[in-house]
Amino acid sequence: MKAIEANVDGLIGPTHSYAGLSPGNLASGRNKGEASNPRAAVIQGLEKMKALADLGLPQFVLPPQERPDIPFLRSLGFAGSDAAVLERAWKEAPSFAAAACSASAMWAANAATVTPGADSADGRVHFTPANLTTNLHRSLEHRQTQRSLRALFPDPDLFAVHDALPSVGHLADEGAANHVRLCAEHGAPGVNLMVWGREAFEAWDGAFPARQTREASDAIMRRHEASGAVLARQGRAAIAGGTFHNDVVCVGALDTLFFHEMAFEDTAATQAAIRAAARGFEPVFVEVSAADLPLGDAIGSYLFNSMLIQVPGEDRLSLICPVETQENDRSRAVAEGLVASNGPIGVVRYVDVRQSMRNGGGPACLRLRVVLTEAELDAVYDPMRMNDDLFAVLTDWAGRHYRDRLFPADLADPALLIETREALDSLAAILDLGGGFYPFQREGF
Ligand code: SUG
Repeated sequence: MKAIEANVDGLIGPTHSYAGLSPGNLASGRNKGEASNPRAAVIQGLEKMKALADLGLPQFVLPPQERPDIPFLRSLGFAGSDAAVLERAWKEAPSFAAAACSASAMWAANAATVTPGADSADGRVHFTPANLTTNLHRSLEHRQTQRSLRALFPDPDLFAVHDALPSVGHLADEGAANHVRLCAEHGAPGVNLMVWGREAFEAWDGAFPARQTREASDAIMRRHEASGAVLARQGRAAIAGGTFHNDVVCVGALDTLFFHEMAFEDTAATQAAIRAAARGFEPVFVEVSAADLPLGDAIGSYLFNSMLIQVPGEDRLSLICPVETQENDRSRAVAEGLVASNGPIGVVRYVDVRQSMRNGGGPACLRLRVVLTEAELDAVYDPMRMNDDLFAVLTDWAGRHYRDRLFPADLADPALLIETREALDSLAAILDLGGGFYPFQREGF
């Protein structure tokens, strides 16, 4: 079966900010309290989407979620008008209020785990939205994510959009950030490498949280009836060093797995299990040693949080890195070495997603990969497909609705609540999402 890899990127929301909400994500902690530029952020994301579409890969947008999340704050007992709810929450429970304002749904790699039809027993594309239970602000995403995915992939004969796993720590799930699919070609059966940080009943004593449990990874493979599952433990030392998702130190595409020496607790066993599960191809492992690239440089420069893609018409793979990789001498040397060698990665391209990077989100975090056959691609909801027209419309829309400077304290501003709703109401019309896509549209403006 012929298939192609599409990218679905989170459109960055108007409340993009640096609130320091993610322990173990070093960039999030480091930039806490700084001013963000939501307008620059959304434009950077749009330009990346446009660049990928221009390379010939199908590109779709996932709309931002409604933030501040007033229904969440009401569920905590804050009552009155929406503005009063926001004001009281910021006064009485500022950490919860900050969580309710986060634009974190932008990192679509965490939206869901995806199993293409080539690997699922019923031949449909399966999605499990991630429950993201480890961090409060992210745990608020999965219901609206499910709604977005159902809008984008509407035909139940082709697509199965499941509920998230139960929202408990035992089943903590962070979606495709901990999943890599390897295969001979996209439409052929693959190896589904699921990387987990801790076990459900393990007493976890790491300094930073391990966000994915083995049991969550296992349950997703089971409910998708996925073939080729390989479960591997994330390196404990990597988590302690700031690897909050495996995709901070590992990326793969087609037959190639590109990873840092510390990514897995047991590298040899992981490679052996991948080899044993691979059907019809010999996996290619490109490992970077800690001597060539210390973990701190890998995390600071996000060499591995790059998109590894096959550009139509090109022989070797392309690595789409953030400009921070280029600015780090060691990371740039590794990237240049890849191209100079006769290995599977032939081109390195750089993109500017600095606004997202300052919250620990690189090019790979911003996208969810979905392998689709031609018939499936035809069934994806077209108004959400990126092309020159949508790029122009959304760039104009962002210019009209987004602020260019936002401190976390500004999130308490009731005017921002109105602004974001106006922006999202207008976006829902642009993307033809229907009147009740956002909670505020269903419950009154
Ligand atoms: O979950 N940052 C996100 C970054 C997600 C990156 N995704 C992948 N690696 N796939 C997170 O830690 C920071 C928000 C703040 O601090 O305001 C945040 O949520």
